[in-house]
Parts: sequence; C-alpha cells; structure tokens
Amino acid sequence: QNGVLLITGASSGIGAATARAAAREGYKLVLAARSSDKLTALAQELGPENVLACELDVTNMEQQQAMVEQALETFGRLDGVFANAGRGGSPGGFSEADHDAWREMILTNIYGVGLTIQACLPALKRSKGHVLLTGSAAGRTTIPGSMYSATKWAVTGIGYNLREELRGTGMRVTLIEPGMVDTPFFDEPPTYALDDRDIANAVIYALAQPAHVDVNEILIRPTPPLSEE
Ligand code: NJP
Repeated sequence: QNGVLLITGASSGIGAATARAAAREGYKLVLAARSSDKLTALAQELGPENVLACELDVTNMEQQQAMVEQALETFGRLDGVFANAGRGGSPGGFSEADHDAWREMILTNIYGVGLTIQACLPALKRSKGHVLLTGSAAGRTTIPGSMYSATKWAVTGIGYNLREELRGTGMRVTLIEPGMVDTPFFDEPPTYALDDRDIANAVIYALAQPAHVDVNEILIRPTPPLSEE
C-alpha cells in the first residue's frame, strides 16, 4: 500500500506507462486526460477499485479542482501528483510557426502544469506529498526556434521555484526530464528513443526514496546507436 498518486496526461505514452508501473507498486491512482474512453480502458486494466478516471482539460481550473475533490472523496488523501500532460507545438521557428498552435501548447505545458499544482497543493501539504513534473531534455538545452523547448524551460523554472516555496514543509519536488521517448507525441517514431516504461521507472525511483531524500531532477536520454565502423 503506497498511497494515492494523481497523474495528468494518463491516457497514453509516459502517463499511461507510469500508471501501470505505479499500480504494480500498490498505489491507488487518479488518472486524468481529455480522452475518457482511453482512461476507462486503463482503469479496467488496472482494477477499477484502485483507479479514479477523470476526464479533464488541464487548462480548466474548475475541472482540476473538481478532480481533486473527487479524489479526496474516493480515496481520502493525496500523496503525490505527476503533472505530466503536455503537447508539442508547431515546427517552423519563430518566424514561421503557427502562433495559434503556440497558444494551445503554452496553455497546456505551462499554465496547465501550474493549475494542476495549485489544485493539488492543499491536499499534498496535509500528506507532506510529492510533486513530480514532466519537463524535458529540451528544457535543458537550446533548440533553434523551438517554442516547445521554451515551454519546457518554463517547467524547469516551475520545479525550481516550487521547491523553494515548499522548503521546510517536508514536501518534495522532482523534475523528470526525458529525451526522445517513443510515444504518440510523435507522428513518426523517432530513429532512436527511450521507451515510455524507462520514464515510468524514473518516476517510481523518485517516489520510492525515503522522506529525507529529495530527488531534484532526473535527466534521461536514449543511448545513441553504435556508429558504423
Ligand atoms: O505523449 P502523449 P508523451 N488536458 O501524446 C495529455 C513530455 N515529453 O507521453 O487529453 C489534459 O502520448 C494527453 O491526453 P488527451 C511531453 O511534453 C515527451 O510523450 O487524452 N490532458 C496524453 O495523455 C508531455 O509533457 C517526450 O489527449 C492533456 C498526454 O497529455 C509528457 O512528456 C520528450 C492535454 C500526452 O501523451 C507526456 O507526453 C520529452 C490537456 N489539455 C518530454 N493535452 C517524448 N515523447 O519524446 C494533452 O522531453 N494531454
């Protein structure tokens, strides 16, 4: 029995893989995304008595607060949140990209993460809980013209600033920073990439540490393929 973990972006990719790994570790799960059909199927797979599936858009604070209320009614507590929902933007650089696509991405990747944290904080403060965020290797390096990378630099900043805000509360903040992961995030599979379970393993590692260990960041990149002789 490992407490209650809320995961946004749980309908596919990294979020769904983390839900499966956390279920194996004995967590009760609150799973959130917009695709309720996928969440329902995942809840069936993991055991509906252990899972609360919440259809929500992370950019909507009312829906986020309703999710936390429902989680507390169902499980009585919240021990961790993995703010993982995110999306890519438009390619093309600052001179060419589709700025409407930028708006959706910025709202989801930055504002949505902030809302998830704010909605969960009261319950997490009571449990001395754990906040985990999906940043990115792209939030650690420069990528020419990439607004996506800029949104993930913002997530890095959210993690750092939140940790300082929560200093002395017993709460912990972990930034999970993947390189390329083979998920539905990409239309075409990347040439070499991590598996979504590799990232789930990192989340479980951070969660499993004793209370005096605050894993600040885990940056994980795929190993480049062997170069040809
Ligand atoms: O991609 P995908 P990943 N409200 O597309 C949800 C970051 N990342 O697992 O709403 C609520 O399979 C969406 O659900 P739905 C990436 O930036 C990835 O790779 O049903 N949920 C789905 O569950 C992101 O932060 C790579 O469409 C919303 C999930 O988000 C995280 O990893 C590398 C939503 C996206 O799952 C998970 O992405 C890296 C909204 N408004 C960072 N919008 C990589 N794949 O290489 C989307 O460094 N979702």
